[in-house]
Amino acid sequence: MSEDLKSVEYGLEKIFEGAQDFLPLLGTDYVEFYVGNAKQSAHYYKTAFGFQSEAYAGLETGLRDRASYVLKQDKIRLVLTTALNSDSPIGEHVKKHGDGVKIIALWVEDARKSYEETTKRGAVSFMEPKVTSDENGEVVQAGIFGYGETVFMFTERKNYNGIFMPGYVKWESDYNPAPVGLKFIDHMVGNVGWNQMNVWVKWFEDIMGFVNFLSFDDKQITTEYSALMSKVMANGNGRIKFPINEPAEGIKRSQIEEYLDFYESPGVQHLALATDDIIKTVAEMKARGVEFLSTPPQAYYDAIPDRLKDHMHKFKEDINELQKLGIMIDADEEGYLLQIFTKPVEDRPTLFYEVIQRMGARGFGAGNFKALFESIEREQEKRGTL
Ligand code: TYF
Ligand code: FE
Repeated sequence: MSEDLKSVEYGLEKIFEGAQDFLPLLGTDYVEFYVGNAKQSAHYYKTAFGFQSEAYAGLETGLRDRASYVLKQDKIRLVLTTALNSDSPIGEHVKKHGDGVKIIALWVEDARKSYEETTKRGAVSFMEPKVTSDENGEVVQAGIFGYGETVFMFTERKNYNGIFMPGYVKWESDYNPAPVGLKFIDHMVGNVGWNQMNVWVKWFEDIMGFVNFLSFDDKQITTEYSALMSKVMANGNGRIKFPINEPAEGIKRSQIEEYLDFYESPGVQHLALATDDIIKTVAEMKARGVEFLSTPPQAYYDAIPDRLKDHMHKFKEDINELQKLGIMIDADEEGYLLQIFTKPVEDRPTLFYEVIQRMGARGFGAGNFKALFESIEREQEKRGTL
């Protein structure tokens, strides 16, 4: 973020000071999906999203129950894991939820301490601290349950300099599509059930030491048909952000209810991936077959100069070009942001992606909520799930 866009009066630094430091986080280490066919999912993320082959574990490396493909693009690391037999919790997970996020791994200095600090505050254990090692050193991991069956894993790798983790080999592939410019995970959103929002806000506060830095109620997030609520939880440096959505009463079924029905539990709804050239990234992803939500109407783009007001002079992009790609624009006190959303990336209307470019703004595109949710409702209409 450039200095001129950073506003002191916004007061966010003050809010972040409220975060607890018993769980210092260095970043996101990886996101692991449990999928029906990891080989084919990996091909999709390489081809369509520009991820690079990093590591592999499976039958060839001595595993008998699973196969995992590790993909990387700049700071984003995805792990795609599938079961190799019917008697497997991975298979059970896929049977219930379809393909989805199982593990959000956070990179920490001390995994044992992270586990101790969170479990003593009430976190439910998924995995006690476990050390794996090879000739390149050791990795320590421990995990706790979050919303639904989603796991937050703590990954300590200060004594490791091999590829990904012990047990994995370098994945040498002859098929290497170029990256599309995705840089890091900006935020990961979870959908929770009716009246569960505040339970999870409290969970992030008490167990993770996070703070609630933005909230949107059902009056702000509403269309003619449906509504939802959203609260953004962030760690002490404000870099790791987990918004939480809860459905709200509307005259039709909201996208959050649709997600809960099809995922059959709370879980991760979208991953927002940051780029510093959204026009290039999205044009490339479209050319590679990624499906994005339909373009907002002309009236939406006509209103942009007005919405950008104070930031118009900093605005570098060509609005026509953004409109052609269906990219949305929003502004807050500190700057503006550009964002666009994919359609769900599997057959169940569950997980989707956001591509985001922040030009100073630290918000989540509240000004786009209406246009976005109307676009999602057009898809729900086609699916017969509205
Ligand atoms: O993460 C966010 O808050 C934005 C907007 O169901 C959003 O990306 C919020 C709720 C939702 C989809 C997108
Ligand atoms: Fe988002």
